[in-house]
Amino acid sequence: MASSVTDGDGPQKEESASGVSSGSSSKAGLQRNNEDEGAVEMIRRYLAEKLGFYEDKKKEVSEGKAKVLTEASVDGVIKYIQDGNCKNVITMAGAGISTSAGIPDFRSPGSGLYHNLEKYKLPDPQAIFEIGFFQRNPQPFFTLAKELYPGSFKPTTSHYFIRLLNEKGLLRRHYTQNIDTLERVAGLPAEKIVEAHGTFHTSHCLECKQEYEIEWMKEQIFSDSVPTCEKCNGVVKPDIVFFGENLPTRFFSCNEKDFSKCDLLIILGSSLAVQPFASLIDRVPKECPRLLINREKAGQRDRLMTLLGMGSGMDFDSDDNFRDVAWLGDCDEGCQMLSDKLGWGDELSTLVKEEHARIDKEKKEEASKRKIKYPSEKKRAESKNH
Ligand code: CNA
Repeated sequence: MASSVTDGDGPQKEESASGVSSGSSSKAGLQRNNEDEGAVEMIRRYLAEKLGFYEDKKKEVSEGKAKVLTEASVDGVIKYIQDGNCKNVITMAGAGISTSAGIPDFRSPGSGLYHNLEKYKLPDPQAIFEIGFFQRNPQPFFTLAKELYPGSFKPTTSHYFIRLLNEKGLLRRHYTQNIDTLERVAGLPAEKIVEAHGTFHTSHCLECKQEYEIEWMKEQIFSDSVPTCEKCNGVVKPDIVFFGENLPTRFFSCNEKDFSKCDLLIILGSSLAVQPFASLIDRVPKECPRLLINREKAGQRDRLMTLLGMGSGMDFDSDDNFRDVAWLGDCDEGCQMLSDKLGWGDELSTLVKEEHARIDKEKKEEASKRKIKYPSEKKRAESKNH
């Protein structure tokens, strides 16, 4: 569903130890490591200065140029928002904001899609989202699409939190890797959304490029057929971005304008393992606070690059971190926690309740219409129940 993946291991693993090996608890061992660190620091500065990459963050912070949070913590971010410092919040989301709706992500061990694709007998799990494989064998994708079809799920608290950010006049744009359309269902206006990996909202014939609407695609998928073009008989594919395809032009045109203006970046439910989406985190201004809400740390800077004072990515744990905050846990809980602290907690939970009730009602009405339109579906449903 995207153009490339940074590496098969996903996000950088956290550094597990201080650098002292298990057998080196002696004083000599410690000193040796300290000496090594001193030497590395000297080389780091020398190289970074020569190459023009050296950023003296402590100096910038002490001069008050860079530090915008009173503390690099959730409370620091809350204070920053409450003090009226941000009007251009960008949210970046991944599959983790939709798992509580019942849509599996890719990489979560056990529940993630990549762990549950055996029945499709694929050469490898990613093949189901690779354009070359799809062109040769589209059936596995459409079987999976039926299982995960958008419209069968309700947006989560996280989706409504993003809508609330917009209604409070704080949201510049929401960038999503998800193709489930739940941001639209949650009522976020289309102009606020960048669907970086495309959407099920429209589809096109791979041969003659004829466009089809979501309702047409839904009919095809639910009748268990591979959708073919009414004009030329080519295979019709939903406009989601497969590995090996380009991202939508809107992704590039919007991020050019948006990220330099960003005054708070919130990343929700993503392993930040898919490029070029993942590297958007480095397009915000240097002082811009970045808050990650995820079950695990993601997008962290490579350790060697950190030592060299170069590179990009999140920097949660270093002494001179002044803007990156990780809140580890479930997205919905994190969004509710943020809303509570901002004084919008009740508004968010009421919004979720009311919207879910509205969607349930609409689905019931739609289901009874379908029963009238497709009596065979009704019979099938009845015989299933007996
Ligand atoms: P991913 O690589 O599967 O990572 C998901 C991340 O979210 C992991 O770090 C998880 O630990 C974390 N996570 C899962 N559930 C929760 C939760 N409830 N609360 C907090 N954290 C959670 O998925 P990414 O989105 O990073 O990767 C991008 C891929 C996934 C894109 O190409 C998408 O198109 C694709 N995808 C989208 C959907 C969808 O549309 N809902 C579903 C599955 C995959």
